[in-house]
Amino acid sequence: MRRSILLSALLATFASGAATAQNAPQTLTVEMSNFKFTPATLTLVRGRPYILHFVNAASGGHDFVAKDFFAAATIAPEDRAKVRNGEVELSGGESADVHLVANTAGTYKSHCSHFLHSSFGMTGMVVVQ
Ligand SMILES: [Cu+2]
Repeated sequence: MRRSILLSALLATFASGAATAQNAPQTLTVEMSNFKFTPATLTLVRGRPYILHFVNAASGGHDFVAKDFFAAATIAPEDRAKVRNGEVELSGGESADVHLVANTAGTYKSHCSHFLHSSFGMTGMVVVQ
């Protein structure tokens, strides 16, 4: 009896551990610099949780604009204020984490909307598989 209680406690621990690992969000880092996103293409799997970790490595401001992508995603309520009108705006040296789930497969464009930055190459893509 005692042994079976211990065994079920162990099994419950393993089961919850496995569930946590499966549902744990994966972090994807997007570095903004002069004048590119690294990586330029982000690949997500539809329906899985992610933390998009945006880092502005430059001294000046940049933003990550992907209106269609963000509009088709479910953004965690506590992170919604970080995505204003489909864009994440960061001053030099700032970073921000956005927890989200992408709901619709597709290829979405991203760019920095600061003056001339996208023409200097600050563009990218988000692919949702
Ligand atoms: Cu920029």
